Amino acid sequence: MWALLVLIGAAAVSAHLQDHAFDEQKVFRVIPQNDEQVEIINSLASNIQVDFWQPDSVALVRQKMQVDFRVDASDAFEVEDLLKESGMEYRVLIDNLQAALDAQFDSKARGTAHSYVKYNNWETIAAWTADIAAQNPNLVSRSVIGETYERRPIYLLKVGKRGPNKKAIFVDCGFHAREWISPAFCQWFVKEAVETYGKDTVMTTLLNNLDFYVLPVVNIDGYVYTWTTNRMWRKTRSKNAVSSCIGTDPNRNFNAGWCTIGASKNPCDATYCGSAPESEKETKALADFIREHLSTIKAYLTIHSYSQLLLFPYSYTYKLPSDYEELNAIARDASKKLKSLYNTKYTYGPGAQTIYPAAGGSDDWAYNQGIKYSFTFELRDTGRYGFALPESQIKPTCEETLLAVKYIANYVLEHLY
Ligand code: 0X9
Ligand code: ZN
Ligand code: ZN
Repeated sequence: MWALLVLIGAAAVSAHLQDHAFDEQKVFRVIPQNDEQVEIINSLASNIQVDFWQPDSVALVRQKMQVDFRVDASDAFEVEDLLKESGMEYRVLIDNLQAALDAQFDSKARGTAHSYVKYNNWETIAAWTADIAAQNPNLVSRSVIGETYERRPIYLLKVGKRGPNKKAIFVDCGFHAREWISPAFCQWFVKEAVETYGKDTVMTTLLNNLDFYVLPVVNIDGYVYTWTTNRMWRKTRSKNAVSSCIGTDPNRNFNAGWCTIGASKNPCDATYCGSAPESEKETKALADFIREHLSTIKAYLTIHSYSQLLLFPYSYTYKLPSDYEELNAIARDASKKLKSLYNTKYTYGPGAQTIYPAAGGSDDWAYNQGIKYSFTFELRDTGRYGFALPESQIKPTCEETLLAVKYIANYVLEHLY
């Protein structure tokens, strides 16, 4: 009993650490209309601390597309004044980020029990990976594919009915630490697999004929950091040799046009590409696993948030992949499936043209390894809550996303040979 109280006390203290960290911080959405306004945004970013919620926003600004960014409470009024004066089209997306973050949890009193409709911390997810495998030995097995910079084991779940010579689909979540809906989806996917196997005919066919490798959280250190210290953290937590700034963007760290465009060589930036391709232990572990299983892995799906996008190669170049027609048709039909449930609209297309060029991503890398069916999902929403998506949206988001993932998996199965 005492031990239990002490445990709850410790959780409450760590949750309290960042209780007020984002008080009165605002998230703005701007749509620059002319070069002068583009200049205003750029100079803003060089004068005050601006956290762009969609990197590489510099490119978005240049293309006069909408961008969302967060500023400190102390800068918020000045920034709004400036935006008003400039005549720029803008909107306050989130008026008080702390309030939005508080509202993402559907109850203040929280236990540490695992739940598919709540955001789980890493400890809880790690224990869940063991439990779900132990409880479903005929469908799920757990392995460790490496360890993180802070030496946490990186767990991988293999989901499927045992059988000879099966092809596989690789699904990962939690590349970017603050995109909490992403790990929630990987957990949801495994739950649905074990609960609907033998009941749902599509799921049963998929699991009988394919394996799913599900990596619930790639960037575990970053995810832990968003729970303990800074909810808005994106990168890994590795130290840099040449700078006191921490972390590398794992989705700029792959060997696909590495650091040539839409990525930063500055370790202090959110899109820092790292000291070399696969410099991060997490991306190296993932890439090693995929290289070792290239003959079986037929599709690569990586789950991010937010913006409601279904992207495919390329992002490191405006050139279209040779499979453009096929990938575009799959993305179109998967988006349509997704929309059928709650009318959630997705935009789809090649990364560079659809959002921004950004090199070093895992999707482009996997595609260039010969994994033709390579897609990046950007889940809900389109900015109302952004990264602070309320827990009440976990279930609908995961349900609709599952439809798209099942559609793609089924397509892959039907086109295996
Ligand atoms: O920029 C990213 O890494 C992804 N967007 S996010 O807001 N979740 O950070 C998009 C990735 C698209 N694919 C590549 N750039 N390769
Ligand atoms: Zn407090
Ligand atoms: Zn992301």
